[in-house]
Formats: sequence, structure tokens, C-alpha cells
Amino acid sequence: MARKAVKVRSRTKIKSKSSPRPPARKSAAKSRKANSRKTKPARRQRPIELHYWPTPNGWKISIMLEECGLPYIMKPVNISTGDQFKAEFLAISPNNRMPAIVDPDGPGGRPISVFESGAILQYLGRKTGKFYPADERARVEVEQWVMWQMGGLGPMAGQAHHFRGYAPEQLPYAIDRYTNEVNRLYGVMNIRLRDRPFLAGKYSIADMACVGWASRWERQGQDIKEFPHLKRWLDTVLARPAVQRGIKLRVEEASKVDMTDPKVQALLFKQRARAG
Ligand SMILES: N[C@@H](CCC(=O)N[C@@H](CS)C(=O)NCC(=O)O)C(=O)O
Repeated sequence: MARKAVKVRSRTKIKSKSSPRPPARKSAAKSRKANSRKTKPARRQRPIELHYWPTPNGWKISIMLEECGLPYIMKPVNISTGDQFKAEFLAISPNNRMPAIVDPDGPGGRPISVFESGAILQYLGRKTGKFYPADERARVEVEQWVMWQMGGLGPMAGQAHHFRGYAPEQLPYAIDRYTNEVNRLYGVMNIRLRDRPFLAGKYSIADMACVGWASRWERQGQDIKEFPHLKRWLDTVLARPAVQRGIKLRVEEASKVDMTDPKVQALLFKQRARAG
């Protein structure tokens, strides 16, 4: 199946500086030379390819790209039909999971691909100098919460979604186990947010990593009213225009996926090692 690319222009405007002085008179030759220099186009960031499907893991990166105002092209990875196993996708994401990115203007001006949403957030943060501070103490604060999301909130909430919503049988032990674990993690976030506006103090990639998962609290069997500081944070982060654009990055086919279809279930939930 062909994967269509969708060009997305993020909305951040590039400010242009206006000249404070009227231009001085120049000789015709001089001004021709100056004009030709002026009209030489500055090297612009070429669009980053975002390999994406609209889920909380995919949103982390659409949000970050929107927040940074980076140009990008979205390439849908239809995980319900097996796009994640295609050779061209595995070449950039060997774990057969989206999101992944390809930046044509990577380090040294050469293309680079990155998989794992946490690594992508850090890469884009280093590239732009935004939402991922360079100061070591501030950076450690951010990284702790990104890793906490990658190793805790994401996987546990994912299992809660699975056993509560997708599993063909209702298994009370598994449902309780993951619903309780998400409840514990929400409690950790709630305490953390008691005395600071965002997870690492200032708004950062850590908040972008968590917001999509936390926005699905109902599907995880949680009551957000039990976590007032988390609720305040969630409302604040979800109100950001870039977050809204990132979460609204839709893929038409995704709304048609039937997660109860045995073919889709086998493809997603019965994976074993691929031949090497
Ligand atoms: N740790 C990975 C997890 C990514 C992940 O689980 N992606 C899911 C969708 S949310 C996926 O691509 N699933 C495809 C599959 O299960 O084959 C990350 O954060 O990037």
C-alpha cells in the first residue's frame, strides 16, 4: 500500500526585522552587488519527515514540531494494516513502532533518522535549543520526567488501554494491575505538580511526552478530579495552540480502523520476533 505524504506547515511565523535607517545612496555597481547579495536565499530548514499515526506516542512529536515552528511532512504509518513492517520503515525504525523522523538537515548537514519518541524529543530539543535546556541541572530535571514517561506512564497506560479496551477477553487481574499502576503514576504526577506549573518547572519536552497519555485518563479508568494539580496542568497544556494543532493532526484512515477486527488484533497483538 502506498504511503501518502502530507505536507504540514507549522504556524509559527518567522519575524522579519525592519531596517531602522533609510538606505544610503550608492553607486549603481555597488548597489547591484549589494542587491545580488541580498537576494541570495538564506538556507532554510527543509521539512522534517514525520512518520506518524494519531496516538499519544505520535502526538508527542507533532506537538514538538508545532511548538518549535519547524516545517514538516507527515507520512502516515498505518499500523492496523502493517506499514510498520515495511522494509523502508524498518530502515529508520527497527522496532516497528512509530513515531520516527527523518531530518534532511541533520548534524553535518547530512540526513539523520531517529526512532523512539523520547530520543526524537531530545534530538529536536537540542537542534532548536527549545523546551530542552542546555544547563545541566535544568536538563537533568527534564530528562528524569521524559524517562519516567517513556518507562512508566506510557507503557502502563498503554497496557491499561489494551486490557480495558482492546483485549478479546476481560481479564480482571490484568485490568486491576494496570489501572492501579496508572493511578499510582497519576498520584506521582499530582504531587510533583503541587508546587510547580510544569513537570520540570518550565514547560518542556517532558510535558509534551505526558500530555497525550494523561488526556486519555477516562480510558485508563481514572477520575481526574482525584488529581487536582494534574488536572490544572492538563488544562494548561491542552490549552496551548501548538498542543491543540499537534493532537489534531489527523489521518483519515485512522478513524476507520476497527480494533475488534481479528485481522487487526492479530497484526498488532500477536507479534513475535521477525526472522533476522
Ligand atoms: N517506545 C516507543 C513506543 C511507540 C509505540 O508503541 N508505538 C505504537 C503506536 S502508539 C506502534 O507503532 N505500534 C505498532 C505495532 O504495535 O506494531 C516510543 O515511545 O516511540
